[in-house]
Amino acid sequence: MKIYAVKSSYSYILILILTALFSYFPKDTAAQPDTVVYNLTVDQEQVKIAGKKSMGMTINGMIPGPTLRFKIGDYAVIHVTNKMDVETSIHWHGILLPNFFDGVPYLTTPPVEPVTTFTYEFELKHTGTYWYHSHTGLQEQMGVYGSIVIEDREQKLEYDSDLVIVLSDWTYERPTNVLKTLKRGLEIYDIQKGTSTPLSMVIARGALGAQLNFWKQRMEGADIADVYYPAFLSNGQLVREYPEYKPGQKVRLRVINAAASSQFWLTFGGDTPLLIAADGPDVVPVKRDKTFIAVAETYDFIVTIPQNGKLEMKATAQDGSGHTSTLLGQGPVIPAPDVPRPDKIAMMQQMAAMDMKMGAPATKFNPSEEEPYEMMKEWGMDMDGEMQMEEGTHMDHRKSMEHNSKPEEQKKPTHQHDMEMKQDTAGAKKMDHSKMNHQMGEQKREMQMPKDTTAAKGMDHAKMGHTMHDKEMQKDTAAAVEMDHSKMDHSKHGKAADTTHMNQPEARKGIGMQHEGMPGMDMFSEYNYNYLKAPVPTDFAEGKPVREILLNLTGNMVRYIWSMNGVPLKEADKIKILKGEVVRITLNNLTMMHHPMHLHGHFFRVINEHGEYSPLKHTVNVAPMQKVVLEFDANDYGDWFFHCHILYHLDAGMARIFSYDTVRDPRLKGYPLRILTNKSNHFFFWGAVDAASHMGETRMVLSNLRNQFTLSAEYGWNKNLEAEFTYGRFLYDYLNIFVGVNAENVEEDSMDKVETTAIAGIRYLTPYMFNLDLRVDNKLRPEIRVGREVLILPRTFLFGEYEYQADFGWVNDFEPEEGTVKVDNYRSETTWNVGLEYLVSKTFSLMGSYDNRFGAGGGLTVRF
Ligand SMILES: [Cu+2]
Repeated sequence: MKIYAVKSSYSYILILILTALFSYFPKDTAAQPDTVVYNLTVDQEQVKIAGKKSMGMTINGMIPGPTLRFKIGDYAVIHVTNKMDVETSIHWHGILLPNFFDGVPYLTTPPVEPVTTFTYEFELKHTGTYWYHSHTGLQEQMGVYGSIVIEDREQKLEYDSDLVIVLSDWTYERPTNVLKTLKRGLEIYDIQKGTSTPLSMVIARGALGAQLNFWKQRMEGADIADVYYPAFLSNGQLVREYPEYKPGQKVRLRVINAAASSQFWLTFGGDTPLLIAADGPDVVPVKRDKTFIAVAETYDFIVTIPQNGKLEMKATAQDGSGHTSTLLGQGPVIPAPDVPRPDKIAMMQQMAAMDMKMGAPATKFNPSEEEPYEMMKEWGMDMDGEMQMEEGTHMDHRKSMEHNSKPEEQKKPTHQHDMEMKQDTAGAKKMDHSKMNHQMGEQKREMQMPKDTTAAKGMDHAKMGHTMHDKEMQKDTAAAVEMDHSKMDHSKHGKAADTTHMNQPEARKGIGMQHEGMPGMDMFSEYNYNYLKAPVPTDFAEGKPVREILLNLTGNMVRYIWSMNGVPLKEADKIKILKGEVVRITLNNLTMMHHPMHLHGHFFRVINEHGEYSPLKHTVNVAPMQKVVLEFDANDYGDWFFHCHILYHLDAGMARIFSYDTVRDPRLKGYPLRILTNKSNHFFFWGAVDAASHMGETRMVLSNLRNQFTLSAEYGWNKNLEAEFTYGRFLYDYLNIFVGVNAENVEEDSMDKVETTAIAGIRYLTPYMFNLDLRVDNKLRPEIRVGREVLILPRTFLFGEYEYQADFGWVNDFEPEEGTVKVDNYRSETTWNVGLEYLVSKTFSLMGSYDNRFGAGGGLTVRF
């Protein structure tokens, strides 16, 4: 085993060459571009993570790889050597660079073939904290990631030193097995994490109604994270210590979430840190106690090392399944606050109470016809109100938030419900709440007033029929709609922080777009980006053509397929854009999971309450059933990847290509794009064998997006057999048409005569999640099968299946009943079984069942 050291040591990899080329420039001009050369070697080797050895992929022998430091204007030359026997790639995440060096294999850049070196080179045009990672398969999960720091020529903010903290997640399983486990729908990860919600728990919490609502929509429950991780890491360790920092020192923490699929809450011990940058660019500094960092995002904070101990920065996994810490300084730990574990059953109840329509298909019936607006209308939250607001017309206030304040409250915005008045409420003070009925239902509501309340100044709420769809005033929807504009201060304050933004065209675009405030969506309100404000306006020149694109984020947990508009990458066309236009993307999340969406090669504005000062980012988290609007300046060329940065969602199809429709780089000859797009369509194979006292059984599945082969065989020791092989095609997520062959013994308890028939039919996942199988065989005997399994206890499934086959004698000639001459032309066969399965581990289960053919018994299940 090689020595595994996380401590970055650049000396041997960094060769700084001051080129003489530009030496004739006068000294007082802009800094001269320097060429900075790095050598990175990707290798597969045994590593020791959190005290346990496993295979990993390292960069220069490390996980994470080294920090690449540059100054703005530098010219980077990075030689990436692949010492593995599989290809790799490096994508420079968040960096604006020439398309060819973006590092998405087969799309923009050739892969780094085994035992070769590929050289990436680009100029560093902007400052900030960024990172790099493999864009090949699931290599990122195995350790192929590292950090990038691009500094200004002069330090503008006040701090003494800086420290990069790379957060990541680690599994000792092979990532391909992780994905297979997700594809087969085994709920083992939730069980391992202790986040499963078995029926017993649901009933005990009085949430059966909510569970039925979820099942009706073919959802098991509210999912937060898919994968079980035994370790979360800060710069490669569970707890990373930096004792060298002295009390009073100001340290700029450059926090990067390089996890494959874990999002974190960041909390800090000691004084509240100052958030100064997000995804690279500076933001208006803001004090933040608790900040959510989605996969692939970066945030920079300035912290002060405390006098009396060591400061803890803690990253807690979003689902509460674990955490990792960095400690700065010496002495007793000044702990970061714990983040409570989210209550999945309560979330389910809230969502069910809102009567949300879930389960938009991840694979559409006709993928060549994308109908995003129809899809948005049909699924998810009721968006009519917002759509109308976008057009600047009136607001359809249907979900009633009746404002009912007491008279004495007229001058003070204190409401009966739990209202969080953020900062200045001066504007709100002028709000006439007299006619507002503030009853917001039984559930505790959190009402957030805008930080920038200028817009709210002089708002005449008396006119508002206040059936507010959105409870949060911060959206300024109330302000925008039927607001008494005559009283508004429409003057523009230039760069002043409190610019009235309702009169800005940019702000209008954002109206109603941020969905953090849907009724009952308190649980997601903390995920909005309103705390980020750009230091300078980020809006685009007026008059630029705008291309509107709606992307519904879609997914199917049952088959673990992720897509946009119901079309996974494999089946999607490129999204054509034109240089010179503004591309405005509405991301509408129709799933129960968060999706950190990342655009390559561009910064986009995340439209928030700051209007023209909306922040620039490269990755934006879209919370469940929420909408976010992005805008970017189409000022480049080539094809750029846009995808969910949860590695397993990306691999399962949640990706698209934005294309300027320019000529493909000739250096990509021999690297066809389909190798990338087919990734979301590879076949997965899994199976299981039951060895029990009454029977033996095996089931095997080979499946990709649309095709599925299944082989199953059951044999009762009492000499009863049923075996079947089928090929099925998924028309969409829940409907599969299949053909195959079936073999059964004819006489009960005898293998003397085995009958083989051809079969054809459909399989359908019904509402309430029953597996329905309707089929007919070549003797025209129809058959219905219904099966279901339910997690009833933390590790125990209850399963059952019922089969009924009818025979009308259409093909068979029935013999007369014994002792008579009468021929009864109808016969039937009923088969059923019921049992329990106890999950011991990912591989083994104990099972016991009763089958009306084989009798009762118990045994062991082995999965592969
Ligand atoms: Cu995702």
